[in-house]
Amino acid sequence: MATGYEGSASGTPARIAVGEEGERVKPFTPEKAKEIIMSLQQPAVFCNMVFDWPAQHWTAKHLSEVLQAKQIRFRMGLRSTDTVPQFETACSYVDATLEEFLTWNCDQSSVPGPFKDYDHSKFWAYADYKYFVNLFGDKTDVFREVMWSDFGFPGRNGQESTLWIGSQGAHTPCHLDSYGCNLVFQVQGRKRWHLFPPEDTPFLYPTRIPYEESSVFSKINVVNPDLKHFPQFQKARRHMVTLSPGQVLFVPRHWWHYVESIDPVTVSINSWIELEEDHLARVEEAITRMLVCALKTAEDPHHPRAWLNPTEVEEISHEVNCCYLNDAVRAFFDHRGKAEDVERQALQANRETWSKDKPRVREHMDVDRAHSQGLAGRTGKPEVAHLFGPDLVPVTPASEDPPSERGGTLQSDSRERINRDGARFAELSCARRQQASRGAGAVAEQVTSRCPAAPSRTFVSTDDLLDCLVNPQVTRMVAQLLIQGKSCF
Ligand SMILES: O=C(O)CCC(=O)C(=O)O
Repeated sequence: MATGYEGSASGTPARIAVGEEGERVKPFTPEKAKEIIMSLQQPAVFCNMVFDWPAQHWTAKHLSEVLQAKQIRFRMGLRSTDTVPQFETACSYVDATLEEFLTWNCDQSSVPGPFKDYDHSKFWAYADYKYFVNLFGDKTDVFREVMWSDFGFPGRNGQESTLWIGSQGAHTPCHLDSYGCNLVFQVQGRKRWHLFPPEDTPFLYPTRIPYEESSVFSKINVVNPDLKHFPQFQKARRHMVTLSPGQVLFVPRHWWHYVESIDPVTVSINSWIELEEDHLARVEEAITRMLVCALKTAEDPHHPRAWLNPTEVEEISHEVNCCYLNDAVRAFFDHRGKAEDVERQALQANRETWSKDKPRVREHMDVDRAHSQGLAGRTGKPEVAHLFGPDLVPVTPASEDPPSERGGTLQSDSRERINRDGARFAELSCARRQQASRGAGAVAEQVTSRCPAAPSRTFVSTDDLLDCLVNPQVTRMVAQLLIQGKSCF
């Protein structure tokens, strides 16, 4: 029998690899897939990796039979061509079963039931980022139908995944996720992904309003941009890919994405993979939460829904946000201690001298990066670029064609959390959606119960934070950004 895996040569024609005994084999071992994920700095599509996953049969129809009377919240959006993004704060919401959704979507005429006020020709519906645990409860057999272990993450399955079910036109506004990188399995229908590299962030006009833990939104509707107000967007390098069933998209850390459903029904499953860099990102997120909540509550204490994304259950008090920040800082130092231990052991093994000086944050982040890289290093494409071919298709910059004229099949238009160290803090802020699912009240309670009674050496007070935020270098940069932003109008 063959090894069960076969390397793919760049430039070979599309083919299905078979082993000596005629069985279909995957193009990458889990180790190789993980190496690609940890080193590639550009989005790419994995092909022929999930043909044996039971979840490949999870059409919306199948899921409606599994979930039966389960009520699911659908986000309802307008099929509009506005230049303003349709943020979640501007959408309405319907609680319905998947069967009711399918009836509304198939009949395309007004049907009684929860969707009766939504003309199918004017609206789309999206059951978006639904954590499996909320949908399927403790059905561990269902979780096991998703097998991220094939990508080098042993034990990772549906329990760490989210499900997205949409009608044609359903979309997620352009944003970047603060934590991790992302694997997305397209199950039914096609979705078109518009991606932009992290270096293009200034051209995407980032905003934290609406506020959502771990999401930075763009002020631009990237499929119909207002170039008069946002002229720099012309410099953004759009990468586009249409993801078809059976394909898995890898979205590297901090890549912006706008995602639209282009078939009548789409189903996809994704999992955010935690990275070492997230330790610092958690501190940044905690600072952001504290600032946004303080200023927006001061501006208007009575209407948090105007600025708080519906995925965030409630705004959280200054006291609780201080605890978030302190938890994040403590987790950072804990992790740094562990990273230093590993580094020290490695250095001793190599009979090298260990410097007694404590590494500074910047140096530490370099160490972090080296650790998260494994053998390949997160330095860019060269290490794995030779693997590009029919089984790993790079997503490359789009041509000048307007998005509406593009499409087709991938067919690219362009032709565990890795370690459990983060789990302690991941409970609090791994991703916005986890918080929402458990209720901010519960999270707040947990945080306050952990907050130190007596300040520790690393305790961050409000004054400590203010000292940094109103540091003259920071305020100068803020002033420049404010003026720059106002100069566009
Ligand atoms: O599929 C979508 O609509 C959005 C997916 C997304 O934002 C993500 O996986 O991070």
